[in-house]
Amino acid sequence: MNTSLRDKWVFITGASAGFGAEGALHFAREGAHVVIGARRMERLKTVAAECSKAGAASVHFHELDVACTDNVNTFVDWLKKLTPKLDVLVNNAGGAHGIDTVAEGKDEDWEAMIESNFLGLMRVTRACLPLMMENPGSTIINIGSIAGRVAYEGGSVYCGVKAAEKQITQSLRLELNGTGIRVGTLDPGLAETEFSMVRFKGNQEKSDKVYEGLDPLVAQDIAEAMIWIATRPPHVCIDEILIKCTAQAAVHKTHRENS
Ligand code: NDP
Ligand code: 8X3
Repeated sequence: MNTSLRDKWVFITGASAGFGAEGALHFAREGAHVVIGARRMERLKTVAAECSKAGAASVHFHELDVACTDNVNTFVDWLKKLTPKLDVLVNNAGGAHGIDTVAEGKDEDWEAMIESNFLGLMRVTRACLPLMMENPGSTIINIGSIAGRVAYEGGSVYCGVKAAEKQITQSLRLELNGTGIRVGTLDPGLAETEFSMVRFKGNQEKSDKVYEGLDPLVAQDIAEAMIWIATRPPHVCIDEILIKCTAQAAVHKTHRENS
């Protein structure tokens, strides 16, 4: 039997755009209490309004920068005043910065990727665990990537932090064995969100090229997977899922029309 998300408490990091924003909307449609964080408050406010309209039991948003421990702790202190328990945590905040080779890499890009995708996930999870420990059947969904499974040129640090995400997910599952908390990784392939605009620092032409001639995944595809994972019955843990668009047979093999 599926687990209903009605009146469950769901917290999604990086919910001002892409998978996070769409995920929030999907959990709202299920009647959950939706809590969202990101750095861009205006965007969060818009997502929160959409979640309210979509049928969320309640919606709460607050500034969150997962790259800063104090900021994460402040966020979770605020969250603890809303609810004594959390049913679903989606560690989604992150992304890629640049596509330089190791030889050309920039410290600021490396640091941004490590801070958000890797340390951010650690900080948020550590702060939220007390809200989940007495809550068997609760779910942690870490957003990984196909990039964490197979490396590509220019992806050293991004592929590295997403590979680390997989090891963190597995360590956590071992550490939480016996608590009833499920932990898994949801790994998308090429998906058209703001991801490439961020990676290419606002260069629309370079961003468009990533998705040229193929039908990439869209945020809705990943949001639907989040809902499926979180609605499995408590004895079922979805350890890992890899979702790619049909045109992407593997990291290094994508079929593109007219090319
Ligand atoms: P988007 O750029 O559309 O969304 C990224 C989200 O992360 C934004 O809401 C952004 O919010 C937030 N974010 C980034 N850094 C921080 C931070 N320091 N603190 C808080 N929030 C932050 O990209 P996607 O939706 O595609 O990416 C979501 C996740 O999915 C990422 O972890 C990404 O690595 C992963 N992924 C993406 C794939 C793709 O092809 N699109 C494929 C596989 C995985 P704000 O800027 O407002 O803080
Ligand atoms: C994003 C997918 O292949 O562009 O994680 O790195 S990829």
